[in-house]
Amino acid sequence: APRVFSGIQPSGGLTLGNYLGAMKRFVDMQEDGGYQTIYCMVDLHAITVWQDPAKLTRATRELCAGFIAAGIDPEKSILFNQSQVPEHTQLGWIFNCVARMGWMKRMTQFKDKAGKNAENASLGLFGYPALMAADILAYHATHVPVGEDQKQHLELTRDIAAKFNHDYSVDFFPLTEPVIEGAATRVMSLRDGSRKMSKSDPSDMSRINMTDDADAIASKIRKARTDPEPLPGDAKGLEGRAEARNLVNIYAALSDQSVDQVMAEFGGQPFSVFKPRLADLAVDKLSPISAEMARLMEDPAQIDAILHRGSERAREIAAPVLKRTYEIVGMVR
Ligand code: AQP
Repeated sequence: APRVFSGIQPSGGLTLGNYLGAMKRFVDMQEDGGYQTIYCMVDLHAITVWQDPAKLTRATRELCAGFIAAGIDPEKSILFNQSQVPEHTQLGWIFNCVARMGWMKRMTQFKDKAGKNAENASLGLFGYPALMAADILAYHATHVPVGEDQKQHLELTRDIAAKFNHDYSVDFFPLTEPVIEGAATRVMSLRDGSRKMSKSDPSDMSRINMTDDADAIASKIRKARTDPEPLPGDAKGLEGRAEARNLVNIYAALSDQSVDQVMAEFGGQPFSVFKPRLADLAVDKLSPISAEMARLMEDPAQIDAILHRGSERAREIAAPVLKRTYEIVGMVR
């Protein structure tokens, strides 16, 4: 079966953006049955920016609980954390030597995250996309479900695979396809329709966290920034209205409808009608997940055992790929 790989960083609590852009679709691909699905808590990526050790541990467990609560079955999918599978960093080193500085310099996420003070960013943050390529290619994964923001990194993954194959005259690494689908591939901040919703945004009002209670969810949606006009009559009218579009996209993704279907129901309605409906829907969909996360977090040893077992299963796939890579490169074994 074709392999699916994707990861999420334990760099804070899960957001609605991570859930709709990534996790919910991971579940769909698991349930599709046509793929072998491999999902990773990318803790090594998280430390490209400073992480408090105790918080990192907790965030990794909470992320694992989030995966399971959202519907990932650790029997059907391989669920593990990156640092327990050393093949990622081993292959990552090879890819550091394949990727070019100029390619990395073009990555917009590096520019965003490093900000004005790029000289002070970690070397890991700069090289991150090469490790991401290794995460994917260690499994010869062909399909990678991600949000829109990861598109450029996936193109780089293809460039790395192609250059490796070319440089060593092999046809070894597959060219991966990003799977960027659905109404919510780019969930935006609730405070600013031009920025993506992010775990690390300093304003908690900008995002819905998967652990928010019903009151917090309702209040954040009620206070979400919008223009004063009612919703337009149809989807086309959402153009140029980033905040309105974002709320409609969120409604569509949470209710498994198309944007057109949502507009057929709410077109022309004021936000005073739409927002409470969106809040009810969000609470309905998210509360069971956060309750299950809280339940799973009561037994961290159980979570650690799941991650450990997943790591063993992941290594069974990644180790032979790394061995063959070393042979191709000419390393004496
Ligand atoms: N706002 C979003 N809309 C849709 N998809 C999103 N993703 C993230 N934010 C949105 C998708 O979630 C997956 C995991 O992302 P990540 O943890 O690797 O880090 P990120 O993309 O950098 O997400 P954050 O929340 O913004 O984290 P921080 O603040 O730590 O950088 C990816 O598939 C991503 O596309």
